[in-house]
Amino acid sequence: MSVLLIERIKKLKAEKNALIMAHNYQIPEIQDIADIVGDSYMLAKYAQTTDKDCIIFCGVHFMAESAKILNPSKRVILANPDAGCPMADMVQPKDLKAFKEKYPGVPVVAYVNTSAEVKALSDLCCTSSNAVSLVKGLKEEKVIFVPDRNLGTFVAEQVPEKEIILWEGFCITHERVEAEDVKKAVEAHPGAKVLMHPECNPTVWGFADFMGSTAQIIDYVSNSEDQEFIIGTEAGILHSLKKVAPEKTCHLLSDCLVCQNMKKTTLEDVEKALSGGVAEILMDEGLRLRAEGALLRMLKPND
Ligand code: CIZ
Ligand code: SF4
Repeated sequence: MSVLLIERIKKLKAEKNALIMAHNYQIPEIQDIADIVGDSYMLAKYAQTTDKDCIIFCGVHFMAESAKILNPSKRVILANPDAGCPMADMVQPKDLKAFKEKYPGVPVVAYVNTSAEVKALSDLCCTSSNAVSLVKGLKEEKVIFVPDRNLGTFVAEQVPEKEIILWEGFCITHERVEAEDVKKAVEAHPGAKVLMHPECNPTVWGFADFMGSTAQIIDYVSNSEDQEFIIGTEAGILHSLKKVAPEKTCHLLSDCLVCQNMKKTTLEDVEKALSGGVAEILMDEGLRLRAEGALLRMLKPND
């Protein structure tokens, strides 16, 4: 069944001249049929330059929206339109507008895990791969960082010369990791290096040998002399790690590291999206242009 479905997807993809993009947190079957698998930074960069007519996005809503903002002439379809990001919903445009009024002249740095409306109110976007370097590069000494208070705290630690004004948002998946989970994982796998995403709560960072984004964790495992790792980010990354470093052993830090939204997309959804059964992402051009500025500054920070 699945073999036939995969064949149909391949045929439709060629007919529609479509590109299938998948985030590292997607289920293995989706990662395997995707043309490109990556973190939100890599996917945004790729979406900007593809010459295909249509992008089928397997991820969550803000990612497909970013692809549309960056490449508006393409049809962009989120394979499962119900897949959202609860963290992105934790910053609403009207609340951010009111917050900005309290801090006139202070730039807003928005994690890409935000809606187009929030990006449009922000000066600069970042991902977890580049948040530290982008904030460091700003000339202002004070910065508002939305919505992830954990990544914002990480930036504040790495860029102590600046004052980071935090927002009370967080990832409901990474936030679940507790000290007990890390202790148990370390006991079960003594000697394994602990690699952790900064979306985890700061109370567990002390257990990490390395803190980094999904892409940085994948690079670390690929390039390390070590053989065994405890991975403190969403479960889907294990499949990506198996592909890039099949000889290494990677354990998920805790079974709680599963993002229900990232797991919504199925092969059936991809087939439906390619067959015209899922509405494409549409956006008001004024909003798109305002949101594009912050994303472009992330992608080309020196321009
Ligand atoms: O938690 C997420 O949604 C992440 C880490 C996205 C990304 O690739 O930066
Ligand atoms: Fe949002 Fe967290 Fe899921 Fe990423 S892992 S999409 S931040 S809820």
